[in-house]
Amino acid sequence: MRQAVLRALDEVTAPQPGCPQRLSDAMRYSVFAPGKRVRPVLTLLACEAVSGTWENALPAACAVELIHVYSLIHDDLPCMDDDQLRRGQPTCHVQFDEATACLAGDSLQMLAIEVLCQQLPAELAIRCCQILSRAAGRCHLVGGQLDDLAAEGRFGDVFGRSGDFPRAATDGQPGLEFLQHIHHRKTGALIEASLQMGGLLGGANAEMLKSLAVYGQSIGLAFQIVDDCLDRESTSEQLGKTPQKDARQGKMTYPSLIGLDASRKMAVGLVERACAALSVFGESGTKLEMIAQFIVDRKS
Ligand code: GRG
Repeated sequence: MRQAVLRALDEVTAPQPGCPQRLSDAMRYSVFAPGKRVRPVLTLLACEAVSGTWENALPAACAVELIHVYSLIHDDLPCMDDDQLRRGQPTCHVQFDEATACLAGDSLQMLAIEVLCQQLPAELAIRCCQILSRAAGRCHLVGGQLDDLAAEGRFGDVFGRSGDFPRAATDGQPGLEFLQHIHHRKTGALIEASLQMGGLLGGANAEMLKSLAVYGQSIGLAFQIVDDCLDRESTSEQLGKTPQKDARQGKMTYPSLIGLDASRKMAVGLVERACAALSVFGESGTKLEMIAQFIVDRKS
């Protein structure tokens, strides 16, 4: 499935008349950096789990990876996380420059929508655009990112001013509930959208879509918790990005709030919840179960 996704991504990012070579190069540099492709594979597996033909979900698989890559490029920018290393290679703005990296991310967002609109039947294209744009928008990916920056203290005492941010009952500081609120949106929403689009394109009924949503929310959070743990435990060679950044930035993470052991246990519990939600698919859910397990076992 990964190979099929890479072939499809190669086609949709092929240089086009009118697209400056530098922009095309920057987009392709980040898209073809060695990522795991978890989200597109989830799209294809969700389609297969509901007895669809997974190849039919390739446009949505490409689209979600394009959005994900844009978010990585923008997250690495100096005004955001200011990182030099991503997927084992220099970040887009280091390899090119800041303006090119911004524009490469912008183009990838629009390309995702273009792929859905051009490659899917109109009705399904609209449904997928709704799912993906919502997950990538102000209340989810982007909003989660802003709150994550706010939690670092970037914008002063926002927690004191906004009713949006649940406070921990005991110390008045943003706590576990707030962290979950961020990550459901910053990490979980795109993972859930990957599955919803795959299910939709495979012909899922409402019950199946609900099960995929529960599965997606659970593995989405587990994914982030494991990401936080790996940031503490791994080397830059293993991760392909700068480790220990969270601690250096004094970032609120699962391990910093509840410790590594409890974080790992929480991730395992979420994966169990995710797998239980797959019962509606019987044997067809086996590969999704394996991906859930991969999410807690992964080393990068
Ligand atoms: C800039 C709007 C905007 C959002 C940025 C991507 C992101 C949101 C932040 C990156 C920091 C981070 C640790 C996010 C949580 C988990 C995550 C998205 C990890 C990266 O995804 P992987 O591990 O990466 O699937 P690969 O490279 O394998 O695709």
